[in-house]
Amino acid sequence: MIKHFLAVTLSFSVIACAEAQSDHPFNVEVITAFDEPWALAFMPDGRMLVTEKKGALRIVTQDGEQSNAFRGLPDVDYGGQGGMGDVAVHPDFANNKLVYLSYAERGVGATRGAAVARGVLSESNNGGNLVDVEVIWRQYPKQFGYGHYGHRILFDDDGYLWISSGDRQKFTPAQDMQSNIGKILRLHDDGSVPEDNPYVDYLEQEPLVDDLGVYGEIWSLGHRNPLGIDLDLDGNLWNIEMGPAHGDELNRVKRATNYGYPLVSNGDHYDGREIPDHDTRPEFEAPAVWWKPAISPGDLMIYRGNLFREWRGDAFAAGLGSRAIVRIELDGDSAREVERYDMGARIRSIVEGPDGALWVLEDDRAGSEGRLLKLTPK
Ligand SMILES: [Ca+2]
Ligand SMILES: [Ca+2]
Repeated sequence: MIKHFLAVTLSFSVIACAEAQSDHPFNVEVITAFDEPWALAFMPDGRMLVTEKKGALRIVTQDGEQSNAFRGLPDVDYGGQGGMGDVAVHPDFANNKLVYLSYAERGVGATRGAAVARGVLSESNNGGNLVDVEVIWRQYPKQFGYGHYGHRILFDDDGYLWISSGDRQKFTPAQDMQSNIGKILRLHDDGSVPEDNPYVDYLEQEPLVDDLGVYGEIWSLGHRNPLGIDLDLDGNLWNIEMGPAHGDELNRVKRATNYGYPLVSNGDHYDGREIPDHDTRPEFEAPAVWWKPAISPGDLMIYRGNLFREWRGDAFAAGLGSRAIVRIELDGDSAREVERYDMGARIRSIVEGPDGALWVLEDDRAGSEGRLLKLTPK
């Protein structure tokens, strides 16, 4: 019965899909569908790990064959924008099988916050277990509410773990050095703080009320809800963040740099109150690109492949509200939107596959599931 429902949904969607994308420079193949998918990551053998927001992790082949949900995962706090989030594999996954997951967790009372755990993927019987699970990072302090976890995770080419930590819709913590929320963070693979991080000596520069030490994790601050991070061809980090009303931003993420939220934004508060624009406070780093109207970015991918040869080095934003994939050309510190592809659905995640194809997850939609799409050149 469920299978039948899915088949009907897919066939309708394929028609809608074909119409929306007939003039795009890529073919769209529907691979499979998931229950509220959030993220995917390729393993070295070419299969993918996919997270579902309600708390599941599955393996899926490039043909769309899904494993059962893995057991032994952390308990996730599903609700609002929270649940199971991003997935990444350790740079030495082929040997250590370490998988990293970000997710929302409950704290004391009704507080909650993002966390990152890692564990060893142990496959058996069309699924398996995550074993030796340890939580290596937590948002501090936990907050009330269900929004703005951020929590994309990324390994760079030197093996550092980057975490984008959203402001939890609390505004001012993005400027608070005693909080790791509203920040981009740089950690070792075990969650410890690299000694060369910019603020490890912050306590000596500016004594704080309490020495909680989270400032050591911070690479940059003043971020709102950074839902995508990736590296360009030169290894520079970029982030894309959901702005307030019409202030989505693409930023080149620089060491010890303040991106201004909530003191400045080219958007304004949803209730109509103005936030001063970036040009009023030049001490804060202005975005490379900002959007009005908003695109509502859910993910960022910078293309390193050769299959779409002319796109090499370009950034791609997954558009939730804009129901599009947005292509952005990068040039040093500057960037500009060059093309927008209507996908006819909210796009949650976009990842480059091992052969250079683009793998795209739709966000869940009422009455259907989020599909996994494969994009290849026409
Ligand atoms: Ca900003
Ligand atoms: Ca403004």
